[in-house]
Amino acid sequence: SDTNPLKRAAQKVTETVRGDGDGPPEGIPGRPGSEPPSVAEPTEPREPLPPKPDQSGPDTYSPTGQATGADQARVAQAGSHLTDAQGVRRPDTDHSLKAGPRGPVLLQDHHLREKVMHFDHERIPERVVHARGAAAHGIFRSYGTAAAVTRAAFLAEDAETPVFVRFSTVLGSRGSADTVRDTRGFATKFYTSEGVFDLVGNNMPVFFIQDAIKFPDIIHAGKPHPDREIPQAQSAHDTFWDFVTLHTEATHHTLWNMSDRGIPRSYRTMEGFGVHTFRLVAADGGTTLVKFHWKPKLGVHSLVWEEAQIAGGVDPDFHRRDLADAIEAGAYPEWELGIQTFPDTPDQTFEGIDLLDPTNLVPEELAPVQPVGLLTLNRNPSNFFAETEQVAFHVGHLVPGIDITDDPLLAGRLFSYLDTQITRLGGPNFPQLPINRPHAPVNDMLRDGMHQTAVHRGTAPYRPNSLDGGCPFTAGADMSAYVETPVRVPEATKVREAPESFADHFSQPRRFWLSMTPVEREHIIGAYTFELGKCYEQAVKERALQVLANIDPELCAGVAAGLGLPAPEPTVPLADVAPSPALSQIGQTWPTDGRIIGIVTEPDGDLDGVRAVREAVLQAGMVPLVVAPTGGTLGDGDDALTVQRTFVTARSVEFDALLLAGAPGVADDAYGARDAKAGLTGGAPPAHDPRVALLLNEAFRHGKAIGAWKGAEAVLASAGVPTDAPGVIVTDSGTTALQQVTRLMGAHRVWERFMATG
Ligand code: HDD
Repeated sequence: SDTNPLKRAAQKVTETVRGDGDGPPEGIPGRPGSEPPSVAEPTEPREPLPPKPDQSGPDTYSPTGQATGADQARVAQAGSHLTDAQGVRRPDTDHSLKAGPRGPVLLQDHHLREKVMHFDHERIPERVVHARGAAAHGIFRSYGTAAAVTRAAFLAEDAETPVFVRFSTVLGSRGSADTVRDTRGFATKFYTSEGVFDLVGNNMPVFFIQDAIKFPDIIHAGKPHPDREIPQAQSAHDTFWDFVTLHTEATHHTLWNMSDRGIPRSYRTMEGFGVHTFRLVAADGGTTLVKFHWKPKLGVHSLVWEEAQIAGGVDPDFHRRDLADAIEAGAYPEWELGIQTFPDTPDQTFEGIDLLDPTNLVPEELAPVQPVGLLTLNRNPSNFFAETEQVAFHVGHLVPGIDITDDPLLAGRLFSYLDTQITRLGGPNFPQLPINRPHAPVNDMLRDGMHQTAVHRGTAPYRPNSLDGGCPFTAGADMSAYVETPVRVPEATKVREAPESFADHFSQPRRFWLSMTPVEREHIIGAYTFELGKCYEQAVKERALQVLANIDPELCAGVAAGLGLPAPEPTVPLADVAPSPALSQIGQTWPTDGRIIGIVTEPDGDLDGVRAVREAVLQAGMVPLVVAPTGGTLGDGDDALTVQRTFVTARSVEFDALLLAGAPGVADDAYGARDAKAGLTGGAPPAHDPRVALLLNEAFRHGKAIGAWKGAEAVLASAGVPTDAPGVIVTDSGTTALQQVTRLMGAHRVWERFMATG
């Protein structure tokens, strides 16, 4: 209904923000007092426009705890007129000061000098890993179900905590494409009442290495080759495969990367994992080992490889755009935080699985994921640099009730994340940046340093003191202080060694492989074949096949066939492990909220039908995009339909399903007849626009639902889409087609199509 803000917003977005700019301008959705943009430059001075509701800035707090949010404007944009950095109004910012219009530029031009100096220093070093990312603000509401095992205040019943979440790829540079095959970062900053807690996870539950000392090695191997600096943002090259095949503890994570998890459909449809085993501490001091999980409400969905590759070219910002558009449209992405709990026994294993080995996961069938709260992302950043780029996460940002274990990978991370910010953010005062500031009062004794923005008071930043009245005082555990759990450290001799239990590198990968459905296995074989096919070194390919043989003969044989190499025999006994069905992405039905449906029509197509179907898509909480030969509007008067994508700008990867409009109340071969009339056909099949044929053909091959209504059959035929294929619906009306297409989308894709087409 019209009162549903999500639908109203989605409608506005589809008409304006998502449009090709051809439709009637309607202003920026949700921006109070916004007028339709005019083509002329406004000349009447006015205060800066207020931010859009999903974009209002973060609450900001001074290091001493006072809110400074309201003052942000004083240091950023305020007043109606241009000034320089000193607040001096400037009458002209387009011309340097010169000795006459054709004369030399004068050195005394401070405005020129300041403007260019600032520009010269606008870039900061990008993150050494996870450089490419996108983020959003949100809220975490705790169910209270974890209260028995942790005293963390933000996990108490009904606690609400503001959060900032940054998603990322690992290997690519800041400007690289979103849809590359890679692990995704899933980092969450909880601004809790007891200080900041960062859960710095990934979309995969396991990691490449068991000890942080090898992190520089795996990253050097994965990054572009140091001589030519290629390839960008991908693992399909010799150094990566050289390392992961020589270093078989990487096998499990590599297999996840080669699975569909390596190419998510959206950040909104990814799981997240804390990876390490953490230790929860209850109010009575009791401890529990735990693994953190984020479960997306929309389900876990992926692209297919060809889609990912196309999107990398036609829309490198695919995931970034998807996240921001969804939030702007009010389709707020949600995840449940869940925990797997294990008794804190001295051996720190569960059902024979070493919990300190970060290449292991614990199957959900053995330890169910218990939901403890709901994360909702509801606000886009107002400034990418200030927030998404400057946010600084750290696994060591813990709150009372959450402690670490002796996972050797985690130990090295505890060092790395503080250290890297000094290079990246230019000094030790990065916690004072608005996005990093705790929402709890800060009263530290840290002073001075580069970019110090706090004006500290008092004379005694040391303890004990009498000159500042003894301030600040220390609190105990009963007053929310962070007290490390008194865990016994085993008596031992210093060694550079891993425990014996870290030596099993194949049983967990084998479990993952056995848990996949046939389609997912086919995709994995395809991914290995692609990546190894991009390697130059024969020895690397052969070694990779040996690793695969140790996981499973079917996997190895499939990849070997693709590479044209013999499949080796395993060198270790194949592990006898039970599959974990929870690891598969296929077989459930998911909500379709926020899914994007392309409605393809000709200007003389059944526009009444298009209108009806568009409304039905909106009513279903999804996003309709009308695709037509050119921009502008279709039909006349109040009923005119805005075209959001043209045959030039539309590409199949953007749509989760396609609907093909029929012809208005005419016979089945209406398109063919019309084309014949227009002299477009030189015989059969009819010469429909090849770009529509490509759209349909790709959607078909990528397992997407396709609906059409009477009169559109010939178009399907010209695209090579059989009308009797699974997931191809031809009915009398668009709305009936939509119903069936929506049902199919609940499964994400028409999986039978992959089996049918190979
Ligand atoms: Fe890391 C960033 C996740 C191991 C060193 N890491 C970074 C980010 C994520 C992860 C999501 C991006 C945070 C953001 O959005 O700003 N990293 C992981 C996970 C790991 C892991 C899940 C294993 C379980 N990382 C890891 C190791 C080391 C690092 C073993 C070093 C020894 N990671 C870093 C870093 C980064 C980083 C160099 C780069 C930028 C930053 O920290 O702030 O310190």
